[in-house]
Amino acid sequence: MTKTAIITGATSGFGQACAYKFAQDGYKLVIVGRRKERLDALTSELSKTTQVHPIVLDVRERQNVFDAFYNLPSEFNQPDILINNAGLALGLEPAHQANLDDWENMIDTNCKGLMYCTRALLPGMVERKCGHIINVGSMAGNWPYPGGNCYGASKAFVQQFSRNLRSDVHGTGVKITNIEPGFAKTEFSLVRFKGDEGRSETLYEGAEHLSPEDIADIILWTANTPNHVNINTLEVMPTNQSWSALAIHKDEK
Ligand code: NDP
Ligand code: 8X3
Repeated sequence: MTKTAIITGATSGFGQACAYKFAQDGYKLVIVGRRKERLDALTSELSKTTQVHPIVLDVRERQNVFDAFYNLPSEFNQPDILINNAGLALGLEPAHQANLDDWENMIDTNCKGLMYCTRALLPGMVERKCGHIINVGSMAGNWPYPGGNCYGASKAFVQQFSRNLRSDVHGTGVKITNIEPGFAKTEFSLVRFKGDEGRSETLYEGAEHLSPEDIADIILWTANTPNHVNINTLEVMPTNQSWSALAIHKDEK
């Protein structure tokens, strides 16, 4: 039977690349995002390959998430895969200068939005004794960096939430995965720097980075592993990204 995947944050970056890869692989798709024009354009493209149901939805809006997922058309209402990808970073200021509204927005989107989508769709998966939730965390949930403050913390939530979900669905056949990408070129930095294209481009300039397709390939592979195989976490960086030494501060003499 044709499988169905729900992808949040499908209007750009990893989510959009997943939409194309999963469509090519024969999945029916539910694609979610706030920007209607982009969803419409993507729907027209993907419809050449597969059945698509677009949902204009802000994952921060709890009731709307439940309304949308409880009222999926019958062809889409037994999803096999949920890719909890919608997310963002806002700002790179140190914690003592960061904007509290940005912090709340990251928690509302990366943590609470992901929770709402999960809570809406997980009961059906448990009842059907199959299904796979693939969360898009980040290596920022594992490793601190200056300015990573609330963004990294929100992704650490995603990591531990994923592990605890695994514990809760033990024995049901439902699979849970957390994918933790490193440096990748998408609209992520444009959003983080609030539309400052110069700053975003400078970050990627001359630096090896992951592409949305690299991550989509990994997510598709993860989704297609046999039922008895659960990838718990998968951290991936470009080869030319690695850790740096711990910082030691010395007072000037
Ligand atoms: P993009 O900015 O290119 O894509 C983000 C997607 O999330 C967009 O489709 C956007 O759609 C959607 N989105 C954001 N907020 C909401 C919301 N409130 N409701 C619904 N959809 C929303 O960035 P990426 O593709 O890079 O980001 C995807 C995920 O990957 C994020 O969770 C990010 O944290 C994570 N990540 C990114 C890395 C990178 O270096 N790029 C590395 C590690 C993790 P719209 O605006 O239309 O709603
Ligand atoms: C995005 C990767 O290093 O910009 O999650 O935080 S990073």
